[in-house]
Amino acid sequence: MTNNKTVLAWLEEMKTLLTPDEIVWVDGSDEQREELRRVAVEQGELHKLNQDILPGCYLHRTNPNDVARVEDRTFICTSTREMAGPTNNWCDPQEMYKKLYDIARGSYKGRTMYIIPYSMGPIGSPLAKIGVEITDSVYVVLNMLIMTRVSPEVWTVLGDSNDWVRGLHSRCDVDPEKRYICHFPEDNTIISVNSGYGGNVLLGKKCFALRIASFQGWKEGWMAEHMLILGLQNPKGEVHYIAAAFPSACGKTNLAMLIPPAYLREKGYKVWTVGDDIAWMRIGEDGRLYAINPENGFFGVAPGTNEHSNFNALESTKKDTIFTNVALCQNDNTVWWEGLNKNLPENALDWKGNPWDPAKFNKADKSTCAAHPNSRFTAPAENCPCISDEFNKGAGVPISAIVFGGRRAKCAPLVYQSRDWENGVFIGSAMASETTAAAAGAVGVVRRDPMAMLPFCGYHMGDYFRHWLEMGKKLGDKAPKIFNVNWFRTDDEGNFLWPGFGDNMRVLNWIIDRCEGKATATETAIGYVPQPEDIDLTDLDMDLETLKGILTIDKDVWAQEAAEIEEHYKKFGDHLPAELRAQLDTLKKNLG
Ligand code: GTP
Ligand code: SPV
Ligand code: MN
Repeated sequence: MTNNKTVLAWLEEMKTLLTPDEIVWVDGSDEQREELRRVAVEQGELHKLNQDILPGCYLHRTNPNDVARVEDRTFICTSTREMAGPTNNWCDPQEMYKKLYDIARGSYKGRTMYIIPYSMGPIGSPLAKIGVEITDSVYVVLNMLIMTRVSPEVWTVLGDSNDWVRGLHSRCDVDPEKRYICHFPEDNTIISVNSGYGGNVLLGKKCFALRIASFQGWKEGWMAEHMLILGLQNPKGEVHYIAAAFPSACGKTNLAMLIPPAYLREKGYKVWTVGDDIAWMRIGEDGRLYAINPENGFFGVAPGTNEHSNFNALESTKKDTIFTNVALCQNDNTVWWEGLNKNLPENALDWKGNPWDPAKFNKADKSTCAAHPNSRFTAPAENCPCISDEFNKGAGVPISAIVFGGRRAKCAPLVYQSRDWENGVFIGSAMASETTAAAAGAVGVVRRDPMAMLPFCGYHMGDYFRHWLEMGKKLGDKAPKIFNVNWFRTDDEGNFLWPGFGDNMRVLNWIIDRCEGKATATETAIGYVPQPEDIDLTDLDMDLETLKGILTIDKDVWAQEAAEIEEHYKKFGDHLPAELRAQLDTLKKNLG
């Protein structure tokens, strides 16, 4: 497997701590995957779905106490509390290692220790990084085989280097009181205990590719961001790339796989998906910012996904996919979730495995839902009909525009452009969104979520803002243009005013035209906002007045917003860059 001394020494230490009955080296082969699926079905971890309709697809149900990320049990363990900053839970590393080792000690007894060597990014790419995860969950192994690149080649690329991320996962007893998701950025180490859910346990994803990698990027001069990456092809065949940061369950997967409205498709417009959740970005030799998607699959939100809202995501789930916490249709042994279609299934089991009564279903009451609101599919990226040719190339794609966004019923207009990079960093740092089911806790509460990284930044967020400003200085006039979007403005009855989904293409076209210097806009107190005429409404059942409404900046609402940003900024103390303070002052001045 490997002769890497640092790997072997760590595995030896882990074996002694965890005392597994057996050890399996995961090699990414089809034969081994088949065997692991068989074991998972035998253990009751996976249910095999109808292989004629959904070949290679399985259903998994987590413990009902374990259905989302747990932000209050997620820690950044740096040598000082200050390094982790005011937005992270912190614990002294030695104290936390001891606590976690005490919890994990002997926890693999009677179980198998799986060793997973994986690459985040195409294997061998200069932008990629290597991790090794050990786990006692065959479900985790099968998910990692989809979400990352697992292969013995990873060992070859690693050689005898110590530049790899250690990841220990143990399900232990899935005890929520002893659940911890801990990061040791100075040791390149992640430890996750007592969970079996998504972002808590697929350690390549949020733990490595965002929390550890953001710290690495800070030290090494690159960026790890909670961003989708898409390529927008115009009728001339040119492709412009956009990276967009929205908080969890705010539309990244949907935007990344967008299908343009018919009139634009007919003209030759098309969207290619590079990534749907995470971007790693570095300055290339030509001075532009290049991005790769470090992942190899999609861990997407199931509810709301259907052939109209996200055809490409649904197609991606038709083979070799693992569904988590969706409903099981027993009649044909397939899956269902709210928003898949209007046929509420008869004779179905809900996400907990209990018989589900469609007659009792009430959309407004989540407890009557068949699928959990944060139920997910794990689908291979190569299944996606619109996956970009660049996806497997290690060089990355040059980013023309960076887009921030979130769920704001009022306040943020449909789209606006920042005045420059510094102003764009200000907009990102002040971002807010209504919370979703992707994390445990209240849903629908407005919270500040800078760059959609609040739960994922592995160090002091004030220093993270500083890092963004530094990157902008290095990029100079080659820097991507920065925008903000909001698909979620509502009327007084709570109905969305913008159709969203494929129609978001109309906004992306304005964004790219702005990057090319082709579209007009009006300068306002917050930045450049399109005139209603600048957004193409062809074939859309929407009048200019409604559009005008969602492009309007209400000065009272924004004065309130500025006051809230002021409060938000207080947290960062003297780590808040003076440039951002000045940006806030300018906003207040502009608002009069
Ligand atoms: P994570 O995987 O948690 O990071 O989420 P995500 O940002 O990829 O969000 P996703 O695309 O899965 O969308 C989450 C929810 O938002 C789904 O229920 C979608 O149907 C809904 N959604 C996505 N795009 C739009 C849009 O343009 N308008 C409206 N109204 N809803 C949208
Ligand atoms: C998110 O919450 O942003 C996700 C899902 O993408 S998880 O992998 O659980 O973090
Ligand atoms: Mn995400």
